[in-house]
Amino acid sequence: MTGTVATSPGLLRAELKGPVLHIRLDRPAKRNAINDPLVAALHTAFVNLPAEARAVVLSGEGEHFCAGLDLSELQERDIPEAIVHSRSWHAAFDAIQFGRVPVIAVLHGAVVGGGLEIAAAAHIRVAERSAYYGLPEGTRGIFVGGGGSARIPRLIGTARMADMMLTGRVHDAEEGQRIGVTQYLVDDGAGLAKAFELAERVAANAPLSNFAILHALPRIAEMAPGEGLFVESLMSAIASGDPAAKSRIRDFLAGKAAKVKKS
Ligand code: 1HE
Repeated sequence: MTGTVATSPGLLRAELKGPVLHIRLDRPAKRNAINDPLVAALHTAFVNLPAEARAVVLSGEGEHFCAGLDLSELQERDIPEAIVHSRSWHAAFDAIQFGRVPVIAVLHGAVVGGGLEIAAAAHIRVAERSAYYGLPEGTRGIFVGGGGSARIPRLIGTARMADMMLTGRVHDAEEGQRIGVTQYLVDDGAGLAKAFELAERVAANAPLSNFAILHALPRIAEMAPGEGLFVESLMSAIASGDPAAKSRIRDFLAGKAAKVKKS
C-alpha cells in the first residue's frame, strides 16, 4: 500500500510507502524549527501509526534537518508553562523512542538543539555529509528540554555533551559518526535511499523481535546486571516462543533463510 497517511499542512507530512511510513518535518522556511503545533503533530503521528507501518523514516524538508526549538515562542513562556512545555516534548519524543516500530532518522544540514534531541530519540541515525550537530542552549541562556540530557550522553558521553553546551562546539558529520551520534554516514542526497534500504530490512524482522529491541534492550541496559539478565531471559523466552521465530528458525535449518555474510 502506498499513499498519504496524515498531514499537518506546513508542519508535518506522512506518507506510507509499503511497510515504511515516511514522516517529514515540513517547515523549511523556518528550518523545521519545532513550535508547539509541530510537537503536537509529531506526538499525534507517532501514537497513531497506521497498522501497515513496520518502520518509520524521519527526515526534514529543505536545507536543514531541524533548527531546534522555535525560539520565537520562548519569549512568551513563564516558568510553570516552560515545565509543561518541556514535558510535552518528552511525551512526543518518548512516542518516537518507545513506539510500536523502529525509527530511522536522516540527518542533513543543521541538527541543532531540539533537532539533535529528536534525532537522539530515533533508533538509527543516517547522516549525510552536510550534517552538523550543535547544542547552542548554553549560548542562548537556556538548557535542553526535549530529553537531550537523558539521551545524548548515552550516545556520545556526558563530557562531549557538556563541551558542546558550554563552548558551543559544533561537530561535523564525520566527527558525529566517529563519536557515536550516527550509525551511518553517506554522501549528500543519499540519506533517504539509505534510510529506506535499512527501514525495509528492519520491517522484515519479526514484530516481536523489533518490539524487544525497542522496549526491552534500552531498559535492560539501564538495569543492574542481575536484574537485567533475568529480564533478558524472560524477553528471550517470549520472543523465541513466538510462531514467527519458530518458522524463521525452521526456514534456516531447511536451508531456506539467508546466511550471515560480510556486507
Ligand atoms: C528560526 C529558528 C529557530 C531559524 N526558532 N526561528 N536553535 C538555534 O539556536 C538555531 C537557530 N537557527 C540557526 O542558527 C540558523 O537559522 C540555521 C543554522 C538553523 C539555519 O541558517 P539559515 O541561514 O539557513 O536560515 P536563517 O536565515 O537563519 O533562518 C531562516 C528563517 O528561519 C528565519 O526566519 P525569517 O522569518 O527571518 O525568514 C529564522 O528566524 C528562522 N529560524 N531557526 C525560530 N530555532 C526543548 S529545548 C530545545 C532547546 C533548543 O532547541 S535551543 C536551540 C535553538
